[in-house]
Amino acid sequence: MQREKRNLVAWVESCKMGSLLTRTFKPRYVRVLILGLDAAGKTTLLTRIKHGRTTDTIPTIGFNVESVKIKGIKYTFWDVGGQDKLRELWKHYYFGTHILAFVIDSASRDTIEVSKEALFGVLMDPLMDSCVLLVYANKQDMSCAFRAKEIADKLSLHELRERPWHVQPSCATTGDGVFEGLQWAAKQVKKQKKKTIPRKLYFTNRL
Ligand code: G3D
Ligand code: MG
Repeated sequence: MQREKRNLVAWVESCKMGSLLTRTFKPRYVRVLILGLDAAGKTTLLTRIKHGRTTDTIPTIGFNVESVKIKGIKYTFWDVGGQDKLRELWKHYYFGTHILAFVIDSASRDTIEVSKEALFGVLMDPLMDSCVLLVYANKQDMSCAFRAKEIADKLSLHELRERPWHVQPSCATTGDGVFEGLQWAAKQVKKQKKKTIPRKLYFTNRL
């Protein structure tokens, strides 16, 4: 609480000092929404980020939320269940999202079209206009897995004009690629100007 107050005071001060500080402003809070079909590996990925290891997961009914501080920035990860019926609830988690981490089970060749539909359904929502898109091509340890480039093609990501996107090969069970993807996304968020991510969100949209 004290810390939040201090952040707020610092922000007010920086506003008073005009454009110089505005230009050097760095986001202190980043909201990451983890979506994807059921069993793609979302909860495994989140556990890997939070605890650096994996544990047994059970299908997520509702959501999991975790906060992690990395290099002075507080990341809050929302992992929302991806079962058919639960996907209707995704929209309630869009507001204030900086990074959409969309997880694909690369070994599930039959469901890639469903993933594409689900992904574009999310991206079409105006609340998601300014977020960056990080696609995890997960389960790369499986021999039948689509590779990252194939995933990008299957999802037609090259059609996205304005939005920064990246397909990160990953294996959530070993942790391979998990932080590399996050690093890319964090850099993009930094690049976003305050016109695309209202500065007040960094302070008000907390847990
Ligand atoms: P979800 O949260 O997207 O629904 P989970 O998915 O994280 O619950 O993972 C579903 C299953 O996929 C789990 O196996 C988990 O161990 C497995 N999984 C997650 N990531 C990977 C990966 O990169 N490679 C492989 N091979 N498996 C992965 P179980 O057996 O517990 O259902
Ligand atoms: Mg889950």
